[in-house]
Amino acid sequence: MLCRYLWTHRPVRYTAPLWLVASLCSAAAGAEPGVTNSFNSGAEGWQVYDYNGGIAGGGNVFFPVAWERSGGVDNSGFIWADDSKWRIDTPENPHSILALIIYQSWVKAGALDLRDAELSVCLRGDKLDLKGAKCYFWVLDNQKGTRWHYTAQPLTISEDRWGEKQKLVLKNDESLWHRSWSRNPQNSASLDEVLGDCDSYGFSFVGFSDEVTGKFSMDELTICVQPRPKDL
Ligand SMILES: [Ca+2]
Repeated sequence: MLCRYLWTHRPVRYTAPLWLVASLCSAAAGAEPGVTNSFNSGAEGWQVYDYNGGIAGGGNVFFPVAWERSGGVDNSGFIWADDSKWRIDTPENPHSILALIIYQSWVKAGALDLRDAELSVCLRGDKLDLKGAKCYFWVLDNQKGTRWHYTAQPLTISEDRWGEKQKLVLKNDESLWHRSWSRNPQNSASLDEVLGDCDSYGFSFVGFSDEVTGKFSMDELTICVQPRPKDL
């Protein structure tokens, strides 16, 4: 049978030399670079979500993250946010704080297929009081209006220093995730649909007793995606 292959959702978001980006994905069989944010020359589109700005029905409010030229991993550039910019998102179940958020449209890129993608990132908290919350990676399909949190793998936030880069595989298994929001609960999207057509993602706090306070920083985010063959 004659098969040809297409790679869908090929993103264009390299901020490091391609040879370096490719080497980051070399450990994954067949994985290829999808997202690489070094934050060495800017915030690369990331923002902070303030839910509605404190006004009922006020609509989405986003603030740019703070970007620092140095002070990140190996004293490179990095981004950060704090509680002056985020607000508890109450339509989420349970309530969440979508502290770091990006839409593919903000960087003029198409949706990503993150099924079984490999993510690595460095997260840091300075005087960050989680109030009992954990930090999760989440994905959104904005067209279908459904968000899933990767609850099986809470992320470690190093306290007052940059720790080891942590890695996780975004397994396409609903038993490992939690569907936290649907625009239309009668027609929620499956995890396979959302991961496969992801146009927004980020890092959240969930499980707090009150609003999380302090400074939350990120550096060296890489997502290696799996090629998706299609029979023609
Ligand atoms: Ca950096």
